[in-house]
Amino acid sequence: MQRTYINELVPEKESKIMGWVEKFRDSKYMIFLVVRDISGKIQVTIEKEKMPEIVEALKGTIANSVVSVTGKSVISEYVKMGGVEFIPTKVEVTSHAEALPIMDNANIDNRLDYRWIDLRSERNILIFKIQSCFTNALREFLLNNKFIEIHTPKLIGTASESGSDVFEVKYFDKKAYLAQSPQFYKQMAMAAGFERIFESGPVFRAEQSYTNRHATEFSGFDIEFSYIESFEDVISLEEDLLIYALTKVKQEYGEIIEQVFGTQVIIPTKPFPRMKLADVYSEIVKYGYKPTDEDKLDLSTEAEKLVYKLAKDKFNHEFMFITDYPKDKRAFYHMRKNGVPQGYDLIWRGVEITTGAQREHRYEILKQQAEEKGLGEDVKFYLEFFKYGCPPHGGFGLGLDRIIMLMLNIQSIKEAEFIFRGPNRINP
Ligand code: AMO
Repeated sequence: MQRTYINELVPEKESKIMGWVEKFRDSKYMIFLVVRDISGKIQVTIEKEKMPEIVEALKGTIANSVVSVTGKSVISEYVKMGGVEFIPTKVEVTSHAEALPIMDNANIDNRLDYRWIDLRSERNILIFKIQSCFTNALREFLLNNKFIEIHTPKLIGTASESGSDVFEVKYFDKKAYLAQSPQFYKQMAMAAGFERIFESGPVFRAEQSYTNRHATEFSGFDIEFSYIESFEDVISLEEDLLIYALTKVKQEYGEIIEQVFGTQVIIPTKPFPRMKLADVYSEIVKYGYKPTDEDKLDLSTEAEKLVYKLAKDKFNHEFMFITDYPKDKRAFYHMRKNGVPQGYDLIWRGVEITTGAQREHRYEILKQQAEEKGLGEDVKFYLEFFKYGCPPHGGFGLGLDRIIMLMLNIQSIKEAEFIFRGPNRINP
């Protein structure tokens, strides 16, 4: 008999369910199991005297074992769980569990050692259903807007943007690196005439950061498109994209997100507020923050947090685009106008979720900007992309794990990633 999902059971119809034993209670005359699959859970009720074979089959079974149960669901007003119970004719234990090595309330690092068990909880599986809904919506929006999905290599011959935070790997008798961004290849797609592309893939950063929002491997969602007039076109696309995807998540999961994570999915309004970096600093000092002159050249962690407060106080918005960073702090490939990089960071709920820019597509200027930053051989192959005609273009990169963490008000990126990778964590 084919397996039926628990939430699709039809009362009184002979069916087979398969799932985890969430609870196992063995009393004098009765055995009660709560069986859970990805769709829901149901109580399985066994009268011991009537079902000696089932009692035998369940001998030694404890919670977290996996069972296959044939029988039928019946409406029963006495059952607390949804007024339905499952009366079995046959039970098979397809996998016996040992006692779990971690408790629900163990700290996150212990839980990560046994991530597959940690992920079994309804809350944790929900995080990934929501993430899947969100990425699917990003894809849907982009495919509907003439974007092509591409897959760029993650093994690369030279460091992608700057040599500092790349992982080196042995590549036969040579050195290779793990891509810290698809940046160069998404721009290559522009030089190849793809016009509009996106990629969802792993991003590797050899950063020794121990914060709640840094990982050494994370999921990036990168976008690049041609024939823009300025980075305002890039910002505008990002606004539309985020509004679309957050609306989808809210429609499908808004209520349960409020129940389980205690937070609301707020659909932002367009345009999102934007401010120049220097103006941000003039405002946030009013909150009592005392940045050094060096701090003011970039957004410090403290400043990012205050940007959230500022966005709410000044604009009643959760997002803020920050523009006009000094050129020393931005990548060499950002186009500059009057010396000002034509790019931005997007801050949501106090954390940077995106960097974006119009790119410099003019070979000579790009070459000079690379040289200024001391980048030579490493970017030689990349500069070639701009020699044989390349449309004006721009794009941005979203940190998916950070977005999910912020959306669900989760404390650490460790929980938002399926498997977290950090300086001290490479297993399981
Ligand atoms: P950037 O380096 O800002 O830009 O990365 C883009 C976004 O990726 C996320 N992110 C991280 N998430 C988790 N752990 C990390 N260590 C980490 N580092 C970055 C952030 C960030 O905003 N090539 C450019 C993008 C572009 O211009 O298109 C880039 O990589 O959310």
